[in-house]
Amino acid sequence: MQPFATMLDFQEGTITPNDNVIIRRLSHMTPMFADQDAAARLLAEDDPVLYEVYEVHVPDNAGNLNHCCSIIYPGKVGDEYFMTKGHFHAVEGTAEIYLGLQGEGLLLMETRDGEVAHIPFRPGVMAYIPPFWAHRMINTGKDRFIFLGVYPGNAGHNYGAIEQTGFAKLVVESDGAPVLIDNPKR
Ligand code: M6P
Ligand code: ZN
Repeated sequence: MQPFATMLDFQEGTITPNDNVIIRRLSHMTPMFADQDAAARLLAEDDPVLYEVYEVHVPDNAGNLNHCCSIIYPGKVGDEYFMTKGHFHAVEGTAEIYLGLQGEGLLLMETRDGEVAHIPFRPGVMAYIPPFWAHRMINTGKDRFIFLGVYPGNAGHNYGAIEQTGFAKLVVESDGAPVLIDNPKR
């Protein structure tokens, strides 16, 4: 393998060249939002793009580092802000670094034994997600929320339980500001 470089546009969140761009719309994750009536109303008029991920593929072993840039668009489903699906790593003992580039957001994390944590994001915030912590990013601002992610090549994604019941906390807008509330499904 040879050294290489890509161009990360700090304003737009695009990586050029990239190997893949994930485009996640509301219909790809409708059941993950608490307010199903609000989701149905949004889907009836549009199927909004919630986020995009520009990915650079590297060999999927522990010695390599995946890196990708995500753009979460501003918006809400009911009171719940647009967010990533969120995941454990398939190899759970692998960490990740998130670096905020644009906009405002919140990193929500939890362990399998019930610990929860969150970190507010703005440009320059660099969070360390330790092994064994599930992680989800949420756009709590009015503009696009853009962040870089770096994680081991063998980490993989496990959406299983999170796709069914979600995280222990929801992040919703209350009086114009983000608040964490308990997830009634958990
Ligand atoms: C970050 C990284 C990626 C992840 C993406 C979207 O960029 O953690 O590995 O795919 O966010 O998150 P998710 O896969 O949970 O939808
Ligand atoms: Zn991850």
